Amino acid sequence: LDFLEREWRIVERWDGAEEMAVKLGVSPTIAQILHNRGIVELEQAKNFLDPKLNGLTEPEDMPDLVRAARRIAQAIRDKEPIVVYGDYDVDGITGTAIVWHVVSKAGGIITNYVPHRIEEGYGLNVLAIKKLAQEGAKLLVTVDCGIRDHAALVAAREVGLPVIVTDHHEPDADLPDAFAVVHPSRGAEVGKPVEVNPCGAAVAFKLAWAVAREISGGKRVDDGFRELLVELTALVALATIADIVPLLGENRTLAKFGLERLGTTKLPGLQALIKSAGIKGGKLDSYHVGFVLGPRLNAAGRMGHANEALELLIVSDPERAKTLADYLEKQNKARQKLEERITNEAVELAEYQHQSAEQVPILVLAKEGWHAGVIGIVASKLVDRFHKPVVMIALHPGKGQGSARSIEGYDINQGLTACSEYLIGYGGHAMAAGLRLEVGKIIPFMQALQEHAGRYLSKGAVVPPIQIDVMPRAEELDSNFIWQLKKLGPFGHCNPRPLFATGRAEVLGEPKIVGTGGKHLTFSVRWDGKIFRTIAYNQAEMRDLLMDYRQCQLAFEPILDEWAGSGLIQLRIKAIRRAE
Ligand SMILES: [Mn+2]
Repeated sequence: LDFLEREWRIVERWDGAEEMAVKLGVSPTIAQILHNRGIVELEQAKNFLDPKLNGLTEPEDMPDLVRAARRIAQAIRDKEPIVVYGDYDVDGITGTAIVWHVVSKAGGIITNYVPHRIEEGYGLNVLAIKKLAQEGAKLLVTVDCGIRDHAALVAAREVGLPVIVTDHHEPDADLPDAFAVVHPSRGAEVGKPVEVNPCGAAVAFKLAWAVAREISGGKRVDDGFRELLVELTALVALATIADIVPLLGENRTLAKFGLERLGTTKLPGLQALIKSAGIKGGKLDSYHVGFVLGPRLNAAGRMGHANEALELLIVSDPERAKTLADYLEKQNKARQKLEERITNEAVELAEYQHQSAEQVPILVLAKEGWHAGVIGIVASKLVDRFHKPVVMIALHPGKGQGSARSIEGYDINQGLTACSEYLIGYGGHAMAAGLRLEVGKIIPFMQALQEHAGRYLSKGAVVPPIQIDVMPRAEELDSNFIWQLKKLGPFGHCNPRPLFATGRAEVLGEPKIVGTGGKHLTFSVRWDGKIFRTIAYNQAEMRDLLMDYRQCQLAFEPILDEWAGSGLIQLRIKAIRRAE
């Protein structure tokens, strides 16, 4: 069992926690968690607990952004057809919708273009550029793509189509030749480096804000635009969480306010999506975006074309919104089925590789009949399961299309670069990348990549320890504490949900197996003289060990027991070990 093998690492107590807690008016445990996240100064801590939407950096801080906004405003006034060209994932379609909403409200002529994930692939392509120019586009704005698409930008220049590139992906040595290049890395050029890399939709949001300013004729945007921009933070939140950028700094601010907005959104498409996913209003957090809404928005692009998902984000007719949401629901179900089959096949293949070569540092799996649209998700699941980087390749006659997912401590993009002689194309970043290759090159590619990973991936990095923030006192855990804890969110990448550990706890009575399929475990414990109910998802196998241990230590997240209804705290168990 995985949980038993993992080491527990409990962060050392910080001496300053008590003092900070008094200054902030929170529990010392909260101050300790802030410290664990690198926040030890009062101002910093205050901003973290209470971020402000009006604290966002100004659009002027990004080179070319005002130039881009002016060009768009001009196109709006001159009725030049504008096309937004976005990526097909949540980040791309939400960013595209953001630009669309603002330009439409300003009375511009605007259409969207999203490439087909499998037929066209990621990024700007020459064919699409030519087609759009032929159809009369006079200005192209990219979202979440374009920063390395030099060939397509040359083609755009040749057909006389000016392009504004907005992107957040790593640029290569040269910035592309375009009318304007809006990229967070360029802040450094004007002495305003961004503190955390934003998602593509957040870059698009800054552009939309700057366009609204241009149209409003001053720094203060008109009320109508202000209201729209606040509404659009809901889309930025979806993208920030779904694209797994660090939930810190400005990203966290946008995600926090956007999530609140998402619960009361006036956009008919988002309303329909939330309803069809069965989420009750006002209860949205990063979990819902990452595991409920995000997959539905991605499903269309994975299984077919992302156009329906994008349309959902801009639709104004509630009837049409419902039709689109139903369609996404269906596509998502189909995606889940496919994913389950591919996961089973991949685990079988992986287990074979794992056992026959215990030391392989990276799994490279290839099979015919795998769907290129879902292998990325399956690769992520396998990373969690095997704690090693995974490359999944869907084989089509002669060619393979792959998706790679990595772990902390191994830059998969660098790995692919080192093995690029075997690839037709590749791209991505440290944790995730895509690739294409000829079937005949799979074996040498696999050997080269495993050799590279063997050299650069330290063995100790393979199974990460369970990181525990703090061991609170049992009596601290009440509804007020839960409320304070909530202020540390939204949780996600680089801002994990705090994890706690009990001291010695005694299991009371017999643990019960619950849930469909008997996967979960629930039991009561006595800890520090207090009794808690617990729920341990997917840990039914622990039942016998618990009966045997009786005295144990639990890693947990405290949650409000909604069934009990009286502010009782339940422990959501993440790991269990025998008490020493
Ligand atoms: Mn992105």
